[in-house]
Amino acid sequence: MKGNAEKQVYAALDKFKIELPSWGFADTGTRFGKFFQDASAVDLGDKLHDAGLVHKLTASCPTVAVHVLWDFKAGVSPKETAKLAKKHGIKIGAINPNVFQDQCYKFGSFCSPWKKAREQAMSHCLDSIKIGKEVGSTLLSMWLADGTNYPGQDSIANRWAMLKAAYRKLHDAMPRGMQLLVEYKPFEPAFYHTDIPDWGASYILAKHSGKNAKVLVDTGHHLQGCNIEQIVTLLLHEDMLGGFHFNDRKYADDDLTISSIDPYAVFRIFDQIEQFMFDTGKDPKLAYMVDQCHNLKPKLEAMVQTVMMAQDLYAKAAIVDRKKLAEAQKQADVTKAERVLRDAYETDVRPIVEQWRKKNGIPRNPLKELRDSGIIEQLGKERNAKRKALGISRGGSFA
Ligand code: PSV
Ligand code: MN
Repeated sequence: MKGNAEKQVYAALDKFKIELPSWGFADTGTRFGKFFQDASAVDLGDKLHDAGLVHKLTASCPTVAVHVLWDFKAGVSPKETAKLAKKHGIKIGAINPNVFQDQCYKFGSFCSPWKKAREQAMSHCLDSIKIGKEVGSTLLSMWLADGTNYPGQDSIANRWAMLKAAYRKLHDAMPRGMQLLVEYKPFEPAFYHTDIPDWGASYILAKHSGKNAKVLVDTGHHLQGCNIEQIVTLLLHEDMLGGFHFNDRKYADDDLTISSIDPYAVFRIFDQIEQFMFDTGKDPKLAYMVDQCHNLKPKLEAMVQTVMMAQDLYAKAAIVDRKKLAEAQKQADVTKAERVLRDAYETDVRPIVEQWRKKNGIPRNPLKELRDSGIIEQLGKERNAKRKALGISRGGSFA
């Protein structure tokens, strides 16, 4: 690789930070059941420990996203949680309220025909904002499971009107410096209509909410064949892209580890972000986050693997020869233009990424280091003992 490209990779990796989800360290499953892991996190302390460990190994994950219902318990001060995170060398990142799990949300949250559900959702989200303030978070990340299963079940228009009013209220309740991220998803758990189905709906909601609201793109939340990088580009140029939930999928919202199915797709997203920065000279300050629920791979391994993949692909996007690409595009030389992208994508950046790691005092191969260290086995023993001592029998919710 040429010296210039090496510098570009270093600069890109110095800048690239990706947030880990606390729920990615806990036992998860599909609707057909859960398969437990000895080393999965028992409580928030374990999740913060694990997130801290991934950060130590990769130097790219200084923050951890939390899910309010799963992570915060009544009687425990959020400030204590922030302190605990600090102890593990990380900070609390995005606050994710949970307005989908309680029985009252059977027909939705802010869009429910049940007043009680709408009120509970609002009070929980306002509490979440308070928690966010206390832990010093700058992001309120909203995802709703709202939708209907049958045509005619409810008024799509009424639901939309209630939703707009609720998001604006949340936006206005946020302290200065906090951003509202509006996530969308085309289906699941609702199978006829979803109240925020796509980036268009998220865009409208964010615009209506106020200047501190932007769109969150979860890469698993699109219908097959959707051109996600185009959505990214349009949102960037409209100054409406807030961040990402990265994961990979083959069919629906499969929540697999990043780029396990289609690395080129992730590269194309990073490429468009790099292109935007090259064209405009602006840093869009995006919140890169992981949102994965790997059920088979050991939690810590899957997370480290994901971060390493993200680093490699981000590095590849940073070395696209943008001048050459512009020339090819001007000449309408389709083959050459595509080749320029592929040249970067096919470059083996691993040696230079390893050098970057060495320079940062972290292992050249974080995944190998993790596996060789025996920590997963050790945590498995400790956490099984903890479960026994606490009388925890496994089952129940995601948390
Ligand atoms: C919903 O599928 C989602 O992507 C939202 O971001 C939730 O917060 C997360 O998954 C829960 O796993
Ligand atoms: Mn998500």
